[in-house]
Amino acid sequence: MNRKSVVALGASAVALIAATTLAVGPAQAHDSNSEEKTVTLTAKLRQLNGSGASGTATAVVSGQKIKHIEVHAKGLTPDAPHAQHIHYGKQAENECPTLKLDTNKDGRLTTLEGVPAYGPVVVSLNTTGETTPASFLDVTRFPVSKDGKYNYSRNNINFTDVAGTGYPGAGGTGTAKQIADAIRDGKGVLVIHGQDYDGNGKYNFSNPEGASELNPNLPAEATDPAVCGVLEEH
Ligand SMILES: [Cu+2]
Repeated sequence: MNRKSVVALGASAVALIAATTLAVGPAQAHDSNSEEKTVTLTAKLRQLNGSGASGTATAVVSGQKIKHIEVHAKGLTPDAPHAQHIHYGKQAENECPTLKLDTNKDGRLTTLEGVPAYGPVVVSLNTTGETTPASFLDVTRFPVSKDGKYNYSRNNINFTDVAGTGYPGAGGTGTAKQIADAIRDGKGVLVIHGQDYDGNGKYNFSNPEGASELNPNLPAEATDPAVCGVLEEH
């Protein structure tokens, strides 16, 4: 895989996701939980696309920062990188997608088909370096599943302003504070991508899935969602 092209094409794919976000609607009432307090959120991660994968996630959110996050996943495509993100959109359902969103009826949910449910990427949960949506497909910095499992943790991830999250104004940009507040309110959705549909042990371009809608240099197997869970206070 050409690493440079993966990084370079990440930004245009972000724009693509942003463009799919729904038009800006009227402002909604502010939720009561939107204070700058510290909240611990957990998610039960359930399979998408018949991956058979599962897991749990915990995030401690304080101010405009994730003080600590951990993701424990198993049953993933083994020994392969798995892009993982927090998704959120003001106009999204803030839920995990179902096959109702399989608009082309091919029996699988692509990342873009899931956007009405979970929204665009707001945080890239990678292992090193910057964590904004710009890194969302830099697969060289995402966890690799050892025998299908990994335990990921990272501290002090700052929320940032993200265009295309559906807020009023130019670009539908949500501020770091608006996004942090929404995540605290249980509207963040954690998604792990990467699903070896044909079980040949690697992500490939074989039909029927072919190339990713997000980046023609990546197989769809590398970017389709494999598990999903809503980060909520319990
Ligand atoms: Cu994602």
